[in-house]
Amino acid sequence: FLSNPEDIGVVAVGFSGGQGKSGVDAAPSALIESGLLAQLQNELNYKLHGDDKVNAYNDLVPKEDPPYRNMKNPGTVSAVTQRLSEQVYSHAKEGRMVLTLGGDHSIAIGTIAGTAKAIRERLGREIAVIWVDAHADINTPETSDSGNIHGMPVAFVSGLAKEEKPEYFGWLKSEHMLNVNKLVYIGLRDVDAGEKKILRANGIKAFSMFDIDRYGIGRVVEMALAHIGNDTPIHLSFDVDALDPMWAPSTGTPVRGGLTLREGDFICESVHLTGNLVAVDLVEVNPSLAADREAEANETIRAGCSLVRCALGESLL
Ligand code: 5AB
Ligand code: MN
Ligand code: MN
Ligand code: MN
Repeated sequence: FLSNPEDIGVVAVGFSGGQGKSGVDAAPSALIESGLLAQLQNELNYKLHGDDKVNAYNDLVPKEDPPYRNMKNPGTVSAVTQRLSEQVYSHAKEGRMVLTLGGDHSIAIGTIAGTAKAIRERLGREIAVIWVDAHADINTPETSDSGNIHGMPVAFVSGLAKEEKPEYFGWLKSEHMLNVNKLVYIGLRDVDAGEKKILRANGIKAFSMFDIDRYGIGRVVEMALAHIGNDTPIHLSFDVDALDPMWAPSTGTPVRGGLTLREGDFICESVHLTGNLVAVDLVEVNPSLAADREAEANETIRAGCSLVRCALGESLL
């Protein structure tokens, strides 16, 4: 194990500033209220560190936050992800696996920066990232049509999007960065034209829904793990919209034709089995977005809890 097998640092991030729809900030409390942390503690016997208080980071929101290089809320997202990177770092530095409950996917700038730095210091190693998502989230500010930073985290944390100003992600230094050779995607099906160019130009490994149909989820996960190599510390960043809207309807940018819940759980179980998991993000659950609010939100929360429990070994015999 690359982190203490029984210790988990929990960070609950009630943040929605990386995109325009409110509600995704309510996900951590919804996940916690549905019993997720209690199960990890009582049924899976993990020792949880950090509080189950949801961070809102209101103290970090600047009075004015005009667009910068086409990004929306750039100062807010930069400040929040910087603080989050320090929270994640301090757990990972102690050898805890870090579980971050989002929030929109912009928060992965902070979680990946924090784990990358801690694992460099603690183990002298580079982390790998398995990014499970319908989207590639690798737009630069210039390629993004929406200006929403939840579509850009991979570009910032890999250094493909560069910025000097510390108040606009210039705080990201080489110790926070992810090597794109150690990045692998699973579940893609809605990738912008500019993002496809970036993926191709950088030779980034990506398994789309086409690959899952073609090879099956078992082979795809095998190939993904082979790409990042044995005993590489793994940060799993799971966007619930990777799942088909049938399983996770309550999310800001749903895309049909996605993973079944079982396929999502399988990815998480397989990553758990490597013994190399150092961090998990679960993001983009938005309980307030659903046609039939209660029922659909509950389904989505249940799916999110299932993914996390599988990443922590629940369903394995
Ligand atoms: B998510 C889009 N590529 O940049 C953009 O939910 C969607 O974290 C981004 O995966 C979706 O706005 C971000 C069109
Ligand atoms: Mn997505
Ligand atoms: Mn995403
Ligand atoms: Mn989304």
